[in-house]
Amino acid sequence: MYLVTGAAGFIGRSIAAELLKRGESVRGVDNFVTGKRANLVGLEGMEFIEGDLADQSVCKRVCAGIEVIFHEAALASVPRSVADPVATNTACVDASLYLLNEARLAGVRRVVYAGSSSAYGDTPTLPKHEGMLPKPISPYAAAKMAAELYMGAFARVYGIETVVLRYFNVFGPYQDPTSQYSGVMAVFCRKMLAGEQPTIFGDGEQSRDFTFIENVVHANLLAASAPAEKVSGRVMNAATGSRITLNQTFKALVKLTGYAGKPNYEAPRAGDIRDSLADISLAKELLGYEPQVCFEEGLRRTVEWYKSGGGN
Ligand code: UD2
Repeated sequence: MYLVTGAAGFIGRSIAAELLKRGESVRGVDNFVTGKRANLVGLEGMEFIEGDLADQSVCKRVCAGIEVIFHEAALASVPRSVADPVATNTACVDASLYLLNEARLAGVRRVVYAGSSSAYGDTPTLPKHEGMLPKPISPYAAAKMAAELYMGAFARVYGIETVVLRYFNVFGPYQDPTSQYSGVMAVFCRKMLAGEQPTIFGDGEQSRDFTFIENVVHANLLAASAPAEKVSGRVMNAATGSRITLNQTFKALVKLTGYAGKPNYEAPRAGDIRDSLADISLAKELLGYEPQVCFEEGLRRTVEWYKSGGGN
């Protein structure tokens, strides 16, 4: 049986949906701090437990009888972590350690962990490859990185198989567009479809390796089944290997949404990274990973989803 943490969140629910489609048994856990009950619609075949992984007894309960965990639960967002670094640490570090500990005690075979491209920090060298020294520059990046280190240490010390996938700016259907901490793509889609002016923090020339959700789901399923001797204890980028600026993204969304105005420019955000682009050769080599959906197609499908009322 598979466990998906953060199963009511954007990425967790997408992984759970694919597992159910493949006929797998799935248990999900979420505390609904950022996850949404509406995201569980369509996942009726999943056993669902409401609970907070920062509570060790919840970790123990959800790990019983599980073979593989997809650990997606977190408090995402750089600005949220700047506003409340302790909450980010509790949700991203404490909870991940408790989960790992109960996982090893329960005999879970493998944990696939949602790492973050923020680990690379704001260094100028592109593309980012896994051999680079991590340099987190926000509390969020530090927290995601700390849990990543625990993954490696647990594989080494306890023999539980762990695989870290460093996600690069994932977007797509089910990403929450309503919070002040929502990812930029979800915010822009919602606002521009509603005819509201989006805000760009900085000059808009910052770039991201925006990765459509299906590519990340694909990487997770490969990471769950790849041979342990190849992948356990390893860290891999999960991305597309191409980048686009926010100004270009805005233009692409103008075409898809019909928004007629201009963006509002404001000061850059604290802890923000200028450019981000992944080298995906390691995931290709170790997992046989190839991006399945290109940026343009992903953006089209994403806008369609928000257009049809998704995320409300
Ligand atoms: C970081 C990680 C990403 C993931 C994410 C989770 C990097 C490069 N990426 O994403 O992998 O872990 O955190 O939260 O570290 N922006 C606007 N207007 C808005 C909202 C955002 O201009 O209304 C800008 C923002 O300042 C940034 C870019 O858009 O330059 C992307 O912001 P984001 O919050 O979507 O994601 P980011 O890059 O912090």
